[in-house]
Amino acid sequence: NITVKINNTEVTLPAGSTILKAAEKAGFKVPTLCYHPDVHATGSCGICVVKMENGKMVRSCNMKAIDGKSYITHDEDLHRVRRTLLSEILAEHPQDCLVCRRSGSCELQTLAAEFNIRTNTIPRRVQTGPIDRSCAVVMDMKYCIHCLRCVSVCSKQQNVGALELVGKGRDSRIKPVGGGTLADSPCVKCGQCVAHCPVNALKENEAFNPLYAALANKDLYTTVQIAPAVRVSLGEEFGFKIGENVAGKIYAALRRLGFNAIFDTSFGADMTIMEEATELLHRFKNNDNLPLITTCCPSWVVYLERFYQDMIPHFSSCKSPMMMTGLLTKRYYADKKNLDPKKIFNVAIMPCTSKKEEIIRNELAQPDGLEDVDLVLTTRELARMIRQAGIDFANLTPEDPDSLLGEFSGAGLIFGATGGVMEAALRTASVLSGGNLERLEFESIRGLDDIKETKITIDNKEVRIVVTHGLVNVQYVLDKIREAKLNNQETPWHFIEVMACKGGCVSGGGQSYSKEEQVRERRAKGLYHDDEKLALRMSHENPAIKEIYDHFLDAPGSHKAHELLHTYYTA
Ligand code: HC1
Ligand code: SF4
Repeated sequence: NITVKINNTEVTLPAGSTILKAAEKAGFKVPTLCYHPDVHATGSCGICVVKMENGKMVRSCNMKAIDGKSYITHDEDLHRVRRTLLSEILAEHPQDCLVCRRSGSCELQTLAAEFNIRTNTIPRRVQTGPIDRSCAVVMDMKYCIHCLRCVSVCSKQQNVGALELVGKGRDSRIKPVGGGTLADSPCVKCGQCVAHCPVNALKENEAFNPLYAALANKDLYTTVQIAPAVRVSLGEEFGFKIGENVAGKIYAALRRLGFNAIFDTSFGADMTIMEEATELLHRFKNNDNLPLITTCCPSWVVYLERFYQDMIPHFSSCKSPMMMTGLLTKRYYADKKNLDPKKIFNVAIMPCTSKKEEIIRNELAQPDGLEDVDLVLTTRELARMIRQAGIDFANLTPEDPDSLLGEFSGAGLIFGATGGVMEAALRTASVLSGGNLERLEFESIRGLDDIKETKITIDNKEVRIVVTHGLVNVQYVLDKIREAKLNNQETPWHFIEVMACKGGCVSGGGQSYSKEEQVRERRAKGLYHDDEKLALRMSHENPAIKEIYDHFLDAPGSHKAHELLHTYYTA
């Protein structure tokens, strides 16, 4: 440990801690801009400067605190330097705060207000450049402040490297690699660059116009589903604690927005588990294309298709819970309610930008042209809609979702956290294979370790499982499998869960902006906590699922189930 003084307050903290951390511990908030706890601190903006004993100014975000030393975080000199640095950034920034999407959540705007900057003291030199619009992510680099968080998260956490800094000094620009657009680059649309952008330079491709048109069209029957992870993040936009499950208020808000039926993707998660657990048991018994790899994360699917094509046969053929919920709305619910499926408009609220691309994948298109899901909005977009509609979210009385596709088990709920899909599958696979589960919780595959392992027993044989998240971690797993295959050895695992984003969907690229270090743990906790409270905690116990198999799909893995709920992947 080390002991340092921050503005005369003594603090002790682990050796190697930064001055910024020491200040935080001492109760002082040093302003930061380029810093984000998830990414390597570059210190590029300089706003976090502090003074050492000799008066020298250093950047506190990436400078280690030295044992026995004293630091000043706030005085007139520091205030002046920070203000000048901010003014320089503002001189190059559009300053159209009145109409900017990030107004209210922009870190630059917040700092300008905190520093009471009311006029431009430095000649304006606003950047220009084209807007690059992919189906999921939009880049508008005139807003860019060169913090490099996007470049860092894309290369270090996601291992994609779709963005690079081109040029030098004031004329440098962040661009998609290869000189083309984002769509031409290796980008997998995970939206982590968006979630880490402090300003309006990177954002989701908003889908409000078609949605408002659909809601206003009285010929259409509009349905909406919310993903598991949305409920433990949306509340943050309205003053609730991180991880607080506000599902009941979300259902109530969606009803007030005018949707005809409110469903839950956790229902589809239960359905996915029925199919995927059956697929696992089948493949395991026949030693066929093991390991089985989960495919509900669309960025992960694209990443594997692009960089590990030899692994495609290992993919689960199950559609994602979002697509299953959408499909069963039009193919089962419509029939039950006597609705024309062509007049149903399915919306999905997702913690993810990549889901906007998933719904337009060719192989998911139906021969009769009926889309499973018509439109995807992120958690952040839903928050904007709720505000635009004047809904008093914080004071709404919680409501229930609609039957039938609003019914789910705890297993369907925990999908939103890394390890959750696997835990849900293991609960059901164990029971379906005649096993006995003493505990429903698989603690060893919960939490934020990069690689998590467990095993279960099926037919007296060990089924080995691995879970990973954050694309940078999949290389280790996939390389081990390749190596085993090359040497004709049994692969180290039989079943693999991968989520592209660190922490899983709770920290997806469409979730509320957050710089809180514990954000992933707190949101995941919200899901696990609610799983424990539910009476039904295994997918096969969900009565809605039973009804649909009994009346429509025959049985898990049936011909009909395959025709509707499964897909295929090609290199
Ligand atoms: Fe996810 Fe999934 S868990 S992919 O992370 O399988 O987005 O929440 O909706 O489809 O259920 C996301 C979350 C989500 C699907 C489910
Ligand atoms: Fe990189 Fe993901 Fe952003 Fe694409 S969406 S540029 S892969 S961080």
